Parts: sequence; C-alpha cells; structure tokens
Amino acid sequence: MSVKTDYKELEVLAQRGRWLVISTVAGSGAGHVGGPLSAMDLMVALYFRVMDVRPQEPQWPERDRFILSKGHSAIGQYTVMALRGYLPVEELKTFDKGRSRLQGHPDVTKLPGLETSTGSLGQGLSVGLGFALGGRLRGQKFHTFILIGDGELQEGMIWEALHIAPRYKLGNLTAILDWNGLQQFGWLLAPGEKHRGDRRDPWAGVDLKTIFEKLGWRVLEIDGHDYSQIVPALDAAKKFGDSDQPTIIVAHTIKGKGVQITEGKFEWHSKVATKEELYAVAAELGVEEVGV
Ligand SMILES: Cc1ncc(C[n+]2csc(CCOP(=O)(O)OP(=O)(O)O)c2C)c(N)n1
Ligand SMILES: [Mg+2]
Repeated sequence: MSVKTDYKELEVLAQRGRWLVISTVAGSGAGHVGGPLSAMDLMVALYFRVMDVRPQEPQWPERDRFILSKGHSAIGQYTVMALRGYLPVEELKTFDKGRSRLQGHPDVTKLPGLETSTGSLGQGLSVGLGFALGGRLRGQKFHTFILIGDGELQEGMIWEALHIAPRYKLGNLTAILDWNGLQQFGWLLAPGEKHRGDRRDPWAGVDLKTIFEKLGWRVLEIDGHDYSQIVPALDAAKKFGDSDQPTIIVAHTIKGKGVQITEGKFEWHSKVATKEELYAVAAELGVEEVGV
C-alpha cells in the first residue's frame, strides 16, 4: 500500500511517458496515441505506487497482476514498464518492428512482465478473473488489475465476466474502466452524411455505476487524471483483496490527455505525429532532445 501523498513524482513520470508514447509512435510510423495517453496516469499509479512487482524478477509468483485488456494501448504500457525498469527506455525504439519484444499489441510470448496477450478487445477481464480465482484457490495473496476501455465495454465477453466475478466473490479482482467517451471514430455525423456505422458514445447518459453495483461490484468513481483520487482508489481496491466483493473503478478520462493537439480528438486514436507536430509537443511538454 502506498503511503506517500506527494504525487509530483508521478506527474513528472506521466509527462515523460506521454512524450515517449507520441515520439515512439512517430518513430515507428504506426501505433496508437489517444488510448495510451488516456490510460497513462492510471498505469503510472499502478506500476509506481500500487502494485507489488519486481521488474528484475517479472515471474515472481506473488507479484500483482496487470492486464491491459484494451491492448491497442500497448505503447503506453511498454513506456511505463520501461520507466519502471522492466526494459531499457532505448528499446522503445523497436516498437512494432518484426523481431521486437514490443509488438503493436501485447504479446506474452515476447516480453517478460506481460501476463497475457491482448488486442482482440473484450477478453482481458475474463482472463484476469481466472487469475484471481486461481490465486484464491492456491491461497496466494496477489491482486489482479484489469484495464478496460469504454468502447471495449460493449464486448459481450466483458459482461459475462462482470456477471460472474461477484458470484465467485473475487475481492482480489479489480477492473478499471477508462471511460473517455471515445473509441476509434468520432461522434454521430450530420444527417445524410456518409459514415461507417453509428458513432455516438454508447454509454452517454447510461448510469454504469448503478448497473455495476446491481451486478454486485463495489464501485469507486474517480477522475482518472487526478493522482489524489487515483492512488487512494487503487490502494483501497487492493485493501479489499480479502473481501468477498470485486471492485470496479470507474475512471473518467480524456482521450489523448496531456497533449494539446491530441486531447479529446478521436482522430488521434491511431495517428502518427508529423515532425512539426512533434516539435510542438516537445515544446509543450518541455522536452529538450527531440531526436527526430
Ligand atoms: C474484438 C475487436 N474489435 C475491434 C477492434 C478494433 N479496435 C481497436 S481499438 C478500438 C476502439 C476501442 O475503444 P475504447 O475501448 O474506448 O479504447 P480507447 O478509447 O481507450 O482507445 C477498436 C474498435 C479490436 N481491437 N478488437
Ligand atoms: Mg474509449
């Protein structure tokens, strides 16, 4: 459990992480930006304050487990893992290359420290439920955290896990919903305009908190970019590990958070920054070495 209440260090790490995400994607020529920036503060808090992990011993049996179920945000997880010491920051440059350990979506066969492969949305919560159940049956004390997207929440398999986890009484399981109100595409277009399907936020006006509570989850609602809310909520969820109720943290977030040109813009779901954009972002984030 975290005891420090000064979050400046986490903010600095997240700012560096945001730069590494956008510059790495620019360097490799492909990847996602909006989702990783949306989840950056949540992942920094998990890896640096909340989870009990040993970066030098990634298979340590008692480690807390983290699954990035919204696997397209992989570069965000790799970045935070690199800053935490699982891999050299320099290795981020190999992102999405053929032989790299850092595939475009997390590949458990490549990088020690990942718990499962993700990218096909909807599966992580069920896998994590299995970890939590297995841990409990073996008398292990680790906690399992699963990060899911709000678009991903539309997947049927997520709802199967949401239904069953409270019945298994898995207090050692915590789901975190990265609720940024955006997915791959934007808002509903004007009438008559051509588009690929209905782009409205499917959860707008839906009382998810009550739905989760009725299903049997303990619900904590936070601003997913405010460490003074994130860290205590994650700590509390972990403390409930011995209880008989799983926790879901509903984190209100902003897609592309922390960089002016990307904040709240669905177009940055998976867009590569131009050189000019990178220089502007570097100036905004106070980065001296751009290296492009
Ligand atoms: C099963 C499946 N369907 C579709 C996709 C393509 N896809 C990748 S990201 C994405 C949008 C996800 O939105 P959300 O979960 O809200 O993530 P975030 O906003 O955090 O990027 C989609 C549809 C996928 N990866 N897997
Ligand atoms: Mg989203």
